[in-house]
Amino acid sequence: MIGDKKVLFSGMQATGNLTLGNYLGALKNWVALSDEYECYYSVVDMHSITVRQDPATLRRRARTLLTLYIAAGLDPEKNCIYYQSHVSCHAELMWILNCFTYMGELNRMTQFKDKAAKHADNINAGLFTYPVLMAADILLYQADVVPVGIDQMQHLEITRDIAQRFNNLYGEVFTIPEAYIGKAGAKIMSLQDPSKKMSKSDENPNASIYLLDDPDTIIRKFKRAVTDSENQILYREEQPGIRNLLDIYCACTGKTPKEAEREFDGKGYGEFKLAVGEAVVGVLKPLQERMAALEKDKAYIDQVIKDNAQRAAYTANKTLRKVQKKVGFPERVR
Ligand code: ATP
Ligand code: LTN
Repeated sequence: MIGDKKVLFSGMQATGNLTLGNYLGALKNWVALSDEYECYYSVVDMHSITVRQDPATLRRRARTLLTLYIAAGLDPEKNCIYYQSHVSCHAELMWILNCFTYMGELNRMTQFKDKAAKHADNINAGLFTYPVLMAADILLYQADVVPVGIDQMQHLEITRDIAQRFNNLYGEVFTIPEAYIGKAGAKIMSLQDPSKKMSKSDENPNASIYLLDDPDTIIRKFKRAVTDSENQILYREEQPGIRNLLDIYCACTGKTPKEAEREFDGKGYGEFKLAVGEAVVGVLKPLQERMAALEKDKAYIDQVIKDNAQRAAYTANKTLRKVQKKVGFPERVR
């Protein structure tokens, strides 16, 4: 709790261009919740290097991501929008939490298994302890809620376990956070393989809609989206491609799957796909316009980066000092 508001923390990695999945599963909810909570939104660049990154590309993507947070509607005066690497408390708390996390717990993480399989030549210790850094992110700010897509649920659970374990030993140090999963769009699937989630690191550009794709590209990708030969627009498991398109359509229009089924009753897939594409273009256009304007204002973005890193560090330091004291580190001599 800060003042009379509960605290919200979330973050995204700068590992690629943001997709519609990231937007509908996470960013859109962030904006919706931002008035109600005291919010921290981080560009988690330290998490990004668990997979090898080209330095110049990472720097550019991190800045684009931070700017996108603002373009999506997060006001950097009201919300703390910052780079994780600018607040050294994250790494310091992570070390301590590492000593309260079991190998067996980390071994169960499905994201680790997926990423290790995908990057078999670089299964580094950071990839393994990734969830501990995530726990440090969340616990430093005493977050009450963490809006994420369903794929991050397991990481939220381990965060809660670590926090609870620490509190059991040392008293009420950490707030136990809750995940917030949005109703629509919690798991958007690949347009080319509806059994896989849409992911910004997918090599096939047709599998994902990127937030900065132009309207023609968006419509073209939807026209090519993999569906089936059933020729009926129904929201059901047997038609994963159509169901995914309905999920996207509903998340963009606010309609329910039932309403959408009725709307497209008797219509062909071509017409339906075009309508989904147009709904997405309608949602992304204002965001893209704000993005173009913000990218021109370098001084403004620089100021946001500087001021918000200071604000974040102030809060994070308070928690870190408390934790250091609890575990028995000597007091600082002033
Ligand atoms: P990567 O491909 O590098 O693993 P990603 O696209 O999976 O990245 P993350 O940076 O891991 O994205 O996730 C950022 C946020 O977006 C998280 O809250 C995550 O749950 C959410 N998210 C990611 N992909 C989807 C998706 N396909 N549908 C809904 N939410 C998603
Ligand atoms: N692992 C998350 C990104 C992330 C995060 C966080 C999300 C890092 N730290 C703290 C919420 C809260 C992901 O989306 N892949």
